Amino acid sequence: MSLSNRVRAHLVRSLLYIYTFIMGVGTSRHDKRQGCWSWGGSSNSEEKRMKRPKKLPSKLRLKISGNQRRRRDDTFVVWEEIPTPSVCDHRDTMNSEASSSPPSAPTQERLMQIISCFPYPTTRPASPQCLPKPSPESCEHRAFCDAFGKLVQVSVETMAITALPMDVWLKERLKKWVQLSGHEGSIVPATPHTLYKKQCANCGEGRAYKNISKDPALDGFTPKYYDELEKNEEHFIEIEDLLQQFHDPTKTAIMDIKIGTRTFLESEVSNTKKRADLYEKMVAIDNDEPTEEERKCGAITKLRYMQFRERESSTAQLGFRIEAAKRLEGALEKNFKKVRTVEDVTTTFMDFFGTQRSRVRQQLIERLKSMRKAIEHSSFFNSHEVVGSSILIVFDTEKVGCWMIDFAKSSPVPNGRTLNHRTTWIPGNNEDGYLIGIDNLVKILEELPEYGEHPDDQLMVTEEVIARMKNTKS
Ligand code: I3P
Repeated sequence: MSLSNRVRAHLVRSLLYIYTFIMGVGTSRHDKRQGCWSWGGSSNSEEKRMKRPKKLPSKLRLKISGNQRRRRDDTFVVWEEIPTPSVCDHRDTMNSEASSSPPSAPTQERLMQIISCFPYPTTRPASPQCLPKPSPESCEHRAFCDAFGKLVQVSVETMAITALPMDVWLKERLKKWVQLSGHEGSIVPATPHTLYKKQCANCGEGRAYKNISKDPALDGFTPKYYDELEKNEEHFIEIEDLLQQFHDPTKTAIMDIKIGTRTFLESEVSNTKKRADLYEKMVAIDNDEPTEEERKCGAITKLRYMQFRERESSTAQLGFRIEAAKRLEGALEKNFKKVRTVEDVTTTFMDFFGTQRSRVRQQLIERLKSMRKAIEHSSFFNSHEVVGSSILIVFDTEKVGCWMIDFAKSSPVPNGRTLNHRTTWIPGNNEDGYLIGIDNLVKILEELPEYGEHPDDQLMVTEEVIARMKNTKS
């Protein structure tokens, strides 16, 4: 063996050793078992995808993400530019005059800030001083490049998930990332099929999901729950990314509907703290709403704001409100704050379903009816108030999905009392009107005209064709 071959062989061995050490092949969650829940088309593969690979105990995982991170940063992974980040990319267009405003895409820097807040066990961008800097002319440099090339090749051939492909999936996911609702940057992809959701102080979403997991009645009606973890004194939960059940998550229509007649916690009733930001938000919705006293003070309590929002939207009257939506061919829209009456909701639904109305509506009604039955028989709902939770509707040209999400403000009812979710709320009874919302949703969907029966339907076809043409061009 020539000297250069020996150097090369030695380097390949060393790199493989370093790689095995860093990535913990076969023990970390990035091992080849992940292959069984990657992308796939058939329903069979879909079933497989939903199976979560066996994981490390969370303590060990945290150690890996915390202590190994530094070592991984020292590796030769280079973080490439993310060309079109779309985290929280949204436009307030529908029913608003702001439709000409451009989409607000966060900067690369902002995206990195958001990502760096999350407990990734994947690699982070390598800091430049850690990158190996051999002289380009040297034989070591050539040998290094060869060895690195081989290392990548080996990882691809063995289907092992290395640092490099891990960043590739993350990058690809972020390119297509849209956060429909919730606080900006509070949700990011964790793995190809799961999400990290940042937890607010004292919120019991992890505990709620654990209780939901123990309730067979709710099986399949919520995202799967995997883990609760902590990093830098911040808390996160890892849950299923429901969009990954669709063939191409970027080609789906999505709607978030906040359910219940009450959107605030009973604890807010006694909170007297006044907030200027909520006053500003109130005035932006209706300049005539503040009282003289509120105008002088320039601030209102959260209870005042939340009840105002309930009245302005359909929450108070119908027990649900549309928070955000993205049509099949459209951008994310969030301006539904004044969608209040049955007529407003009907028009918004017709617009959202587009030409798919008859098919989607029928499947949704069936799904919501089974969901209602499940809730009526659920031990979790029997014993918990569920405030600020949403129904997530997702459809594409083949499939329709509908789930309950967001349990940050769900908590057990004190003193072993039970709730029926239909009784009118009075302070102290903990009722939330969840089922009032579902009853009205079903009723409105049942009363929607079949596609083709409404005079605007022909116009809708034209709009969809134009939107599709625009998308194809860009
Ligand atoms: C917000 C919305 C959120 C609520 C937030 C409100 O109003 O009701 O659900 O967060 O309170 O400002 P809007 O929809 O008009 O933007 P929580 O559900 O966490 O209470 P916040 O400002 O205290 O975050």
